[in-house]
Amino acid sequence: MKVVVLTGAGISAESGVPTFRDSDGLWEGHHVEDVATPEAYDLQPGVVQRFYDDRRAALAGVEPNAAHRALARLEEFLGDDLLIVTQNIDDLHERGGATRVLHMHGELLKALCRACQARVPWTGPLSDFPPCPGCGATELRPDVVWFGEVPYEMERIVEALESADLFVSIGTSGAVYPAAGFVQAATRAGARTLELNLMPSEGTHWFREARHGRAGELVPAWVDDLIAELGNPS
Ligand code: BJW
Ligand code: ZN
Repeated sequence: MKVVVLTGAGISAESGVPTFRDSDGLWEGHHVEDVATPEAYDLQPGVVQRFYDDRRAALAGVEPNAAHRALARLEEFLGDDLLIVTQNIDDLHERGGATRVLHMHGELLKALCRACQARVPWTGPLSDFPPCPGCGATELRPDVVWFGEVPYEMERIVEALESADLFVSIGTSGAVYPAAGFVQAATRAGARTLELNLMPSEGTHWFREARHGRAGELVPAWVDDLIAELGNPS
């Protein structure tokens, strides 16, 4: 069975990573739409860099939770038949043990050089505009996908959705495209669809089934059920 899992900020919430659109989802009074655009970066690069510097620094103090670990367990069972597509820029899936992870909105621990387009591993701050290790230009920005930019890995994601038997969306509000449209693409391809989220997402009606609660509880329980179902075909 080919399974595509889409994750959003809700899967990392119980690790202590704030979500974007819940009540605590503001950063210094800014909505994410104010700081996650190329226009915001051009106008106030220091403000945008600090938003990401704060989040990059906070990453060192958080750990994967039971939901990340359960997906890694599912990967051990399904191997290449599982693809995790995450909108998250944290590295908690990888630290939880998963390897088949596509970061469609980029990664906090990488920087992108606007001069030479190099994508380089980065753990420190960028708000002091350090030189690019490749070309020396002081044009490094976070390697993340802002509104109006094209998400990464779209070809591989579309291909996986077209051959999926099961599509599961975890911890995302369904407010941001193209990820919010994946459930429709999977449905068109004939996949079963399941939403696991704290509350009904904006696109909850597109899913064949929805379970609402905390990812740290719902995801391990769903993984147990799926492994039992696939391990004991009746
Ligand atoms: C829990 C929980 C717990 C809490 N357990 N659950 C008009 C109509 C349609 C589309 C558009 C439009 N105008 C513009 C667009 C396109 C635009 C868009 O979608 N805009 C919307 C505002 C409408 N999209 C884009 O511009 C994208 N690019 C694009 O479309 O390019 C064209 C193209 C596409 C494909 C092929 C070719 C070309 C780019 C979008 C980039 C988004 N970037 C951000 C920031 C960068 C990374 C970062 O800073 O981290 O990505 S925005 C932000 O939102 C971030 C997230 O990845 C993304 C999604 O948020 P997410 O993960 O859903 O978080 P929340 O907070 O919204 O939801 C959390 C959920 O968890 C909630 O439901 C909670 O209830 C739940 N939860 N605790 C389980 N314990
Ligand atoms: Zn460079």
